[in-house]
Amino acid sequence: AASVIVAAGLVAVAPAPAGAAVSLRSVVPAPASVQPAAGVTHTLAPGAAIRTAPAAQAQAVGTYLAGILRPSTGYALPVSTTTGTPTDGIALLLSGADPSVGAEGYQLDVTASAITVRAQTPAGLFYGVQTLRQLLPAAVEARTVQAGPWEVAGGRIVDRPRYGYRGAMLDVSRHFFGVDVVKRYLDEISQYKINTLHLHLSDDQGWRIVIDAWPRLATYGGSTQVGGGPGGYYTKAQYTDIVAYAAARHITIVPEIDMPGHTNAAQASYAELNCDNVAPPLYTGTEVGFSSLCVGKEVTYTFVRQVLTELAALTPGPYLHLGGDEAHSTSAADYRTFMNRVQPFAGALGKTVMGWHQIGQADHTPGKVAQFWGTTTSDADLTAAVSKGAKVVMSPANKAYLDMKYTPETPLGLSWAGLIEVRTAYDWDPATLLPGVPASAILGVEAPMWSETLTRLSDIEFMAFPRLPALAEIAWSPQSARTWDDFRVRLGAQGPRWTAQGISFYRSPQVPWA
Ligand code: TNX
Repeated sequence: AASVIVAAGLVAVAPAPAGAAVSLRSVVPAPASVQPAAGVTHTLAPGAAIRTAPAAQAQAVGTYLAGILRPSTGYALPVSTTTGTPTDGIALLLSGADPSVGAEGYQLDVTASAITVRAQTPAGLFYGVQTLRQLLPAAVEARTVQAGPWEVAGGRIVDRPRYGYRGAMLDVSRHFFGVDVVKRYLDEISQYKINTLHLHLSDDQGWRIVIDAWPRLATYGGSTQVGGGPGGYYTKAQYTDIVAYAAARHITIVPEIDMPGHTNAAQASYAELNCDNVAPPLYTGTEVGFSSLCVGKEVTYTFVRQVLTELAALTPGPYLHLGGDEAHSTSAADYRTFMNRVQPFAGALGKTVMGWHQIGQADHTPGKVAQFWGTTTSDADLTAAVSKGAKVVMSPANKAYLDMKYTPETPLGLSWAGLIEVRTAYDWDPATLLPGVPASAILGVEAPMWSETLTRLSDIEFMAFPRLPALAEIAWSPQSARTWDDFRVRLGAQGPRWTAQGISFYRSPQVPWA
């Protein structure tokens, strides 16, 4: 195993001994199919080139790969395009992949002479590159030159995702996290083939995105957070920067504006959003369920329509997440009235409605996605949503919530949905967890990170690692290709990579850390 020396913030990872290339099977998430070639090893040559298909997005994946490999190898790794099949170096090609890879999969071939990733799309190439990265020694993740050799085990991987929606969520409302933190989290989750980041942009404690028609939402509603700190918000340019940074990692941003509850920050900013025309004070506690937009007032719908219009214009992805959870201060009748009125705004803007599973109380809209966050194995609102035609994203709080404590001793996090050690996060099947929901209704899996107790990047990392990779494997790998006993060993091998990347993580005693 590689040894790690941490001194004065610099990380040096000792080289793995020659001839000890990472096993072709030691990848998270587990690939659909792996065929090692016994005795074959590729050693990256100092003069190796990266050649890509001519498409701009394929070149971009090549440049991204070079950005990972250059600092630690010290190699030049020039990136150029090709219309052929290179016989040396690294090639990223948009032809010749096994057809089973589909729209997001890839085929990786490692021979003594060349490393070749083939896919049908740039996204597939990107995921192939994430796999290749894990097959190189952990020291490749360091940002200073490390000793090689840079060996990769020979063989073929043919891989494709189980689910099309593989998500993470970050609550930037309870505590605000700036653009740099979001970008860093995007870097971290993209390694595990996550393709969606849901941003919880509004809640009782803060409004985090500029809306020109309602400027006080950000300037006043965004001026604090849990505990009373300064809060913050994204300008439109900053949000656009996040969207672009995510897109470069083949990640779609799903913005959430929570309604009709979780709206104190908006109601504090504008008196007219309250039924009594009195703006409440800003809120810095952690209670839920006390706020509601005024369902009977016309201005409420003008507000929602204008907010969603500006948000849709900034968001290339297909979804607008309307929240809809814990509206405990809204009557059931008002909830339906409100949701049935605002859901069509999304459709009119060319977007699809997503909501927490309570949104099943409202009428169906085309393509609707209900996000299950319950802790039981049946839920009337979710069943209603599915029976009307909704698809489901699975975020069962007692398995997928990254803000739950690992053990009673975990210094951060909550425990209302239970304690979630790594095995608990890993050992479930989205297709069978809810007997009343057919497997065909499941769109994918999302790992939410609520931030009542989290104030900095290292807090986010400590809660996400190692559970986020566990949930990513559930979302990507075939159920038949994954077992806990195998996963825990592959996961343990990720530890030195996180150390080299400076990721703070929980050293779960359930995992044999390398
Ligand atoms: C429940 S999950 C909430 C959030 C909290 C979270 C804390 C959901 C849709 N609502 O408001 O932040 O629990 O774990």
